[in-house]
Amino acid sequence: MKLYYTPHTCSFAPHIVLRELGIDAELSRVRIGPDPSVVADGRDFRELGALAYVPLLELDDGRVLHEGVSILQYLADLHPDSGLAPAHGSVERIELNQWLIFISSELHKLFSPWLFHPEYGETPAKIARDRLQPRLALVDAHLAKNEFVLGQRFSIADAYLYTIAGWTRALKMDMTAYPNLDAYLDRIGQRDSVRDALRREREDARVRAESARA
Ligand SMILES: N[C@@H](CCC(=O)N[C@@H](CS)C(=O)NCC(=O)O)C(=O)O
Repeated sequence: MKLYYTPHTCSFAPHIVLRELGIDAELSRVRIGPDPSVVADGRDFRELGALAYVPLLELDDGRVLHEGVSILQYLADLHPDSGLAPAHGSVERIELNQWLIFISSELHKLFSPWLFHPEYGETPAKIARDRLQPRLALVDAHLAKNEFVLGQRFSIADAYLYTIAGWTRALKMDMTAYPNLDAYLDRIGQRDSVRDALRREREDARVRAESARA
């Protein structure tokens, strides 16, 4: 299995889940944005699928999965006993889906043009700042009563929320109005899976830099 990723992006969510499950997937670092990269094995990233965005997950039979929320669920369903996703057909699974869709459409896609497409100027930042406020407040109110997105147990929705809401820190947003979300980011950031995924991405960068110098 191979995860195509870019540091500091949404591909960190499936990377956390791989670490939660102890799956040693190969990492392939790609460049996104206006000038997406050619991947190390000589293939053009754009030919791999979707719209040259991460995450992409290549399976051992060569199939390539795209769309983060599908990849997260694929990984969780490989190990149903992990508890990272409730059983299919349960109301809890629908609740998980509600949150995954909310994070994807109401948070992720507000942040991403602001973060990754500076060529669009100030407009995406203005729209995002305005529209994110009520959405982050909703998340904050939920986390006032729940340790994790689904209540008492870490799930793939936490890997995704942590990754996307973590951009508030990269953007140095004022979190005074969202104390529960702020504490949640600290809490999830302490998990072994999160620290290990970060360490592996840094190590991958170090090895690449060294081989580029050699
Ligand atoms: N619909 C895709 C979107 C993924 C996405 O937006 N990825 C961003 C990084 S967080 C990206 O690669 N953007 C490249 C671009 O917009 O050109 C998903 O949910 O997986």
